[in-house]
Amino acid sequence: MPGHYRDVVTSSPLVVLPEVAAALADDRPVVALESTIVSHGLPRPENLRVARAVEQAVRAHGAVPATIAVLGGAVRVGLDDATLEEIAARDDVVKVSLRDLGTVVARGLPGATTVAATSHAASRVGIRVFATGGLGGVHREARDSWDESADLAALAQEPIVVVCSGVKSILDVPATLERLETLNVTVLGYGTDRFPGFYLSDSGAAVDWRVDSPDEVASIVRARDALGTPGGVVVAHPIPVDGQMDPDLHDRVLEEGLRLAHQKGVQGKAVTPFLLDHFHRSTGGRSLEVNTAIILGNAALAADIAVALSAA
Ligand code: PSU
Ligand code: MN
Repeated sequence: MPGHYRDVVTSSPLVVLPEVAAALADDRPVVALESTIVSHGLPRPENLRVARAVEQAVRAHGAVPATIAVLGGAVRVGLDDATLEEIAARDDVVKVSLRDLGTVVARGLPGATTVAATSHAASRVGIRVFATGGLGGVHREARDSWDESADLAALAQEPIVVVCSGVKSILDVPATLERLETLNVTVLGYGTDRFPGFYLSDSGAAVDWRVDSPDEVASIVRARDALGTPGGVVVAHPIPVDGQMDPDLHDRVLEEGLRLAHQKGVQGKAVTPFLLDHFHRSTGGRSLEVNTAIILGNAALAADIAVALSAA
């Protein structure tokens, strides 16, 4: 059989970078990172700079980073620097939610994975911890649009710990918390009993459970594993108050963004990137600064949790 033919029939649509595979095989800590935030959530060229810095933050806290994206007909768990650069720079990268994953792989398109798709790919290869900025959730006006992020449904089924700063503040936070309860997703406030508000430290909503250390998170994850509790854990990690966006600026820009999205008829998967872009344009770089700080802080905490989990 010619070598290239054998490559085709034995090739897997899920490829793990050797450094990540080695860490998983040895039970060393690994942190998954999503790529939609790189392709659709942050403006160029800062997106590549931030993507590299986030991987560096994971390493500095003792874990191996595994950014996840789709390229060349495969989901790639762990990207080399050239691939990370490609995902950050190309104009034709598709935003890939869990339901799109198979289609984008089969068509050989370049794709950036959302929280939903990243959680799935990470869980498939045995990664337990994942860091991002803010989860998707229930959109304002969902009563009419039925727009609820597939992130919530994915977290109901994937056994992953997601470290985030709550859900994006462009969403309906109380409705999202209600849906997370219905879907049996565990929500833990890290160092707080308030649910964070992404760009803001406090969304105005409370959380039922507060944790104060990576070990505490690890003990909860172990108890859930032993009980066979399905689905994921959200570790809600707020940006410190002195680093948050000015709440008045936040509310003004958000109101304007929602009005613009409505006027322009922005719908479906374009809504989140549109509103994030509006923030980046309208706050003179402030939202980018805050967004970067959020992701770096979450990556560091996720690594600490991965270390605590692997030190069983
Ligand atoms: N958080 C950010 N920036 C982002 C996103 C989250 O700080 O760009 C992305 C994530 O990939 C998340 C997605 O899964 O937005 C949610 O999109 P939607 O609302 O269309 O489900
Ligand atoms: Mn949506």
